[in-house]
Amino acid sequence: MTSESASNHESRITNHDDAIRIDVVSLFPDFIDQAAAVGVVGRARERGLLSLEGWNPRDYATGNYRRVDDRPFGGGPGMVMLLDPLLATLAAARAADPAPARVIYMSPQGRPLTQAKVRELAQLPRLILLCGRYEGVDERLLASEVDEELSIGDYVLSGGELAAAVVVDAVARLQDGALGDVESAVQDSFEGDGLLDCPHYTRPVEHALGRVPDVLLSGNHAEIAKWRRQQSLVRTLERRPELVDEAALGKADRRLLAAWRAGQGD
Ligand code: 9D3
Repeated sequence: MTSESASNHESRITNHDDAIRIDVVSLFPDFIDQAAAVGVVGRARERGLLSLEGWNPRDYATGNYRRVDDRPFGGGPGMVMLLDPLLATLAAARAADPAPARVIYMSPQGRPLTQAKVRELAQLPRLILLCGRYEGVDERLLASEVDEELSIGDYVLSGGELAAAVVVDAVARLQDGALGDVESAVQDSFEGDGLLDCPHYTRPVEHALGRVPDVLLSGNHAEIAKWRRQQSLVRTLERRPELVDEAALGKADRRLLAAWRAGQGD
């Protein structure tokens, strides 16, 4: 049996041929390393499911000053990252492994990162995440070296490093074997349902901040499941209405919503 076709449990926990390699090009490579040292991602690295390496353009800059940026043509504030140090850094990162790499520029001009994109990236053998600082990189780099641009949302960061750390985290936890049994079970039970999570409670039942809802103490698992589903539906409609197409809900969901609305007096 080849390692490719091996599919028993033993091989799934020992064969990491499909581990992902992520290289991060950044003027602050230590930052990503720190973010990826703990929790699920740290464990994925320990298990060999993810390898992560930082590449600093400063190390590939030439001249006495090792410049990595310069003033923008056309004038204006800020600096632009120079082509040559980035080209040399990318070449070094690519050469570190023969597998083809998807090169992603973390940028406010990118398409928004979604869980669908994370799932796509998690299946690739290699990613190179390019982090900009200052006003960003020389546009000519994008056409020749970059496969796509990704943003993590409509707010202003100081550079691409936090965004790259977000990609590393989201991609690492989808690697086979990265999550513990409990985390995997939770992930499975919510996969594809597209709703926000229900509220969670733990001990004590009675507290100055309030009491745990009775239904969760009832031991009636069907009622508990219905309550949780109802909470998820209501929260999603209230907080993220764009995530739910009410007309496309099934009969059971529409009943749960109607029951909740009746109880609210509207
Ligand atoms: C204040 C600078 N802005 C001039 C109008 C433009 C700008 C340049 C560089 C804004 C942000 C940045 C640095 N941001 C990123 O590198 C970045 C980012 C982000 O800021 N928000 C969401 N996702 C990302 S991915 C990379």
